[in-house]
Amino acid sequence: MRRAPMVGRFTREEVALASRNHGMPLEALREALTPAGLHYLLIHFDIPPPPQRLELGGRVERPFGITPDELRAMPSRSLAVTLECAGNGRAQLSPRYPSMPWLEEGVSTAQWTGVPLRTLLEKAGLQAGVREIAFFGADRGIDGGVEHAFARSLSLAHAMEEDVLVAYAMNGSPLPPQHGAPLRLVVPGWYGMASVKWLVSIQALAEPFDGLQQVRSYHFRKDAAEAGTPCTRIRVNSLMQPPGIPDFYSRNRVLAPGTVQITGRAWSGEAPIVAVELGVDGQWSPAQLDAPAGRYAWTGWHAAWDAVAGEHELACRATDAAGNRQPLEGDWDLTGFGNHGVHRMRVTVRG
Ligand SMILES: Nc1nc2c(c(=O)[nH]1)N[C@H]1C(S)=C(S)[C@@H](COP(=O)(O)O)O[C@H]1N2
Ligand SMILES: [Mo]
Repeated sequence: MRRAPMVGRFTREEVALASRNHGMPLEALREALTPAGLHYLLIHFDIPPPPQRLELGGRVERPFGITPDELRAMPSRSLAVTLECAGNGRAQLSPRYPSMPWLEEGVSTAQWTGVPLRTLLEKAGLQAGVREIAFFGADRGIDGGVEHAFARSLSLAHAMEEDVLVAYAMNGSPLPPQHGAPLRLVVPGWYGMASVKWLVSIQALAEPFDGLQQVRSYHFRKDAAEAGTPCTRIRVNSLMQPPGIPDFYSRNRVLAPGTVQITGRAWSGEAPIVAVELGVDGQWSPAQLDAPAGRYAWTGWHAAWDAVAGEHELACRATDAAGNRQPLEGDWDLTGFGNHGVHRMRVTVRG
């Protein structure tokens, strides 16, 4: 069922996935909120036609359906949220899992507006014994030989947290088709797979949800025989905005000597960012942090670098308030999840 990891050149299938599911161009790190068209994308199957109604059912007292217009009339919240694909960094591991070949660009931040999920669950009235809430997208396909609609669940306690949203707007505009129009779940702090797009149904369950995307995919494993541990909160991570100008094909950076401000962003789903270091040819020094753009949004950072002529390697490394620090090299994972090894960049300084 599971595809075998591979080494060597990227396949036609990986190129096709990478064209459908683009990453955020790293120059977009200059923006605290990623413009919608530059926000990374991960779509497993096809973009479905926009569902007209969202149904709430399962173990509830008063099942109901709601239209996007009715939802927009309810009290809302807006939150800046950094989403990262659990597979971000997969393409840097070897052997690598045949899937979306992210290098490091599967992360972005948007302002999401919607109704707290909790409001809808309270309107439906949960029966005694509910353990999980499951979320179904309108998109169907086959993975590992199993046909299913993309679906995920949250524990009841998590689903009742006020910051889990049923969102209808991204950066102040209606959700675009590729980001889940008209309604999607937004689960701040968690890897992107939890934020189900094209939401059609929310079901209260007395048993743990057993959908493929919940119990088989999105687990850290070293070996296909392992049950693994679920991917949940986003691991501490950071990126740099590439300085200077790029070489078209290699993307290597070229710049002039002198003092350069290196800037970037750092995030963690576990705790606030407390430190970022800039590495120049293996020598680390502290960067300055900007004020965070919100509890669930990345933190900007900057550091001055005295660029001297020659070839250099730049790197950045973040630490969060829970003491989590990025590893120099990401941990190998069978399916390529959770690689938060430091971001490195080749830079040529031309005298
Ligand atoms: N219905 C549905 N929801 C989905 C997905 C999907 O394929 N179908 N992909 C998930 C994954 S793996 C990620 S990383 C995020 C990406 O959200 P974005 O495309 O808006 O950036 O959506 C999640 N929600
Ligand atoms: Mo993802």
